[in-house]
Amino acid sequence: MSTIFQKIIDGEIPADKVYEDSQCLAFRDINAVAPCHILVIPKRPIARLSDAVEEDAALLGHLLLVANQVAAEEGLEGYRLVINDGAAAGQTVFHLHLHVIGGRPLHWPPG
Ligand code: DGP
Repeated sequence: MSTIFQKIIDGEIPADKVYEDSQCLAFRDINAVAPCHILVIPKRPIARLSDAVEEDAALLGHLLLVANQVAAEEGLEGYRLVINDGAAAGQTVFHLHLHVIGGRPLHWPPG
């Protein structure tokens, strides 16, 4: 079944895109929890991080570098990356995504 993120990749629903290349897409989260809240997703559908395999290593590294790049372009002093893996961790969309969160003080530990 197609997820909402697959529909964004396929252009079936709009998104506020900030970056795109052949491997991934980054767009603003519709339910932003901070002044900057961007999602970085692979175009190849991986449902959750724990489904990733060795062959995904280069793609996962690329997602980290893109997250770093979009954070820099947003002018963030620092930022937090979050990957929710599974419903128990709060994952609601089962297409792997990195949350890039910043633009306000971030507390630790997270909730
Ligand atoms: P997670 O809980 O880790 O699965 O995060 C899913 C995020 O996806 C959540 O912060 C809200 C966001 N989201 C859900 N639907 C849409 C949508 O249609 N557009 C955008 N831009 N973000 C969405």
